[in-house]
Amino acid sequence: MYDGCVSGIVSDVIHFTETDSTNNQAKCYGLQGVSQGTLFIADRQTAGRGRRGRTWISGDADGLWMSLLIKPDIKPECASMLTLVTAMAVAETIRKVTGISGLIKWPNDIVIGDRKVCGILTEMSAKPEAVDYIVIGVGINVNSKEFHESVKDMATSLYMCCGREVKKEDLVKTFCEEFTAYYEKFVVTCDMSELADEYNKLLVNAGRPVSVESPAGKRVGKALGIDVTGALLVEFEEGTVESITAGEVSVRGLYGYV
Ligand code: BT5
Repeated sequence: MYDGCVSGIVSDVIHFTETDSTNNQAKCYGLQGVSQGTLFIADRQTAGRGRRGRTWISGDADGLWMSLLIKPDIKPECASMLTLVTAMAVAETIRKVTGISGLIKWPNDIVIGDRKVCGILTEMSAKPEAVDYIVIGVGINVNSKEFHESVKDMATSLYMCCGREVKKEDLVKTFCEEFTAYYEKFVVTCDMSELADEYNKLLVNAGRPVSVESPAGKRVGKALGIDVTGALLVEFEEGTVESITAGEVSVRGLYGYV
């Protein structure tokens, strides 16, 4: 179904009618030494995962649930930037296929208006000095017409935004092209120096009040943009600017957060 869609760094597709999670499948194949560039796509996931053990609702075939396995020659600490690279590729894919301009909520969501249309989950197997493989999971709500109670106030789909069904094959084909183009820029420097300006133009957080939640507590500041390491620069009320690398960042006005 998707075989004719691959190009660039993506060389093969393994398609499942149903699986637990395409990230789990990609990790299993990664352990068995499958080659770089395999894209795992499922019509339905029975245990779709978000970050930190959260659930990704993906039990029906209205979405595109896929995971790309790559084996880049980068340091493990650079891997998280691939989430940002992928977010750029997804935003551009959505724009090219539907004409809709999605924006990125740092680090891993694509939003249209104030709702989430896509989430990205990057996982890695690595030794201290080298990456074995990286799995980049992408979930896009494509033709969903309604959502589960738990996300109905924060989620949207491409169908809901453009009023027509979107072909998943078109998204896969364009994603392979766009991911390859952004990835090739990224691997030149293994940081965001080639991509940060473009990323910051797509950043929904930019210039907006954000709440940064970490184990140390919750603080409010203004997001300025990312730096070359992919960290989010936030100016806090006392005037200091800090680079945020982890923790939850909420954006005022998004997903009902006020
Ligand atoms: C994410 O986590 O957004 C990463 C989602 C990655 C999903 C893909 S699908 C293919 C691959 N296989 C997997 O098992 N996963 C990847 P996070 O930032 O933690 O956001 C999770 C939160 O998003 C949940 O707690 C809900 O609030 C919300 N959510 C869950 N399902 C959603 C959906 N279908 N649409 C929009 N929001 C959703």
